[in-house]
Amino acid sequence: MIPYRLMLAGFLTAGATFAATLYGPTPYLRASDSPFAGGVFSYFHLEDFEDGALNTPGLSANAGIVLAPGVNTDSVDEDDGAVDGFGQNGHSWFSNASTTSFTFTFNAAVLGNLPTHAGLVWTDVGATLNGIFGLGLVSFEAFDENGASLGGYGPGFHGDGSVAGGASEDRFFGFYNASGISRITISVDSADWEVDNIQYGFADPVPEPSTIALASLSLLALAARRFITK
Ligand SMILES: [Ca+2]
Ligand SMILES: [Ca+2]
Ligand SMILES: [Ca+2]
Ligand SMILES: [Ca+2]
Repeated sequence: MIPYRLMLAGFLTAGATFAATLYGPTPYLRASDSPFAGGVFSYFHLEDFEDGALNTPGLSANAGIVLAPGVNTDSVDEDDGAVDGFGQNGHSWFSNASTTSFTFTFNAAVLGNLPTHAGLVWTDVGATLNGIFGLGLVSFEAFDENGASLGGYGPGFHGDGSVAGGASEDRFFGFYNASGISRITISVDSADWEVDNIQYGFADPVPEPSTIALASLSLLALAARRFITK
């Protein structure tokens, strides 16, 4: 039998992960594939670039340009109106041979609150430094309200070995942090790559079910101790 103190320590550790949580990489063909879909937010913005511009409120990028529909474009699948395994008819955000890393920064003054949830979709890579065309080493990282790293993912290999607009390799990366996210960064060992569906929202932090469970467990532990020492 596990002593209840150790059990409690285990629950405390598990509970702590709810304060900051990495989401992904997960497949993504449409906005409803986001782990944030269906959440209750004070605001939620989705930049899909289909209007030809990065212009959702309080969002800026260190580098990149919008790619219009064409043979070099790899948008999120649904953005062109059809989930058909093909993204060349949508718009994406492209490195344009200028950067191996995108940083998307959120403006608290514009938004009112920094987002508690932020993510994006990695959609494509061409030539890479690892030498394998169409297969890049991808890393993702998020930063809290003070600019400190919350951790992240990778590097891990992603890609389908092609730049023909395929959607099966597209992956969502995101983070939740109760006290806010100031920026997210995604990097790949290439200067020929794309992302799409930058998304961010603010949800008023509410007691997690895990916190309530933890409080109940603490009471149980106290009760157990009383019982033992009786
Ligand atoms: Ca836009
Ligand atoms: Ca499509
Ligand atoms: Ca798009
Ligand atoms: Ca793709």
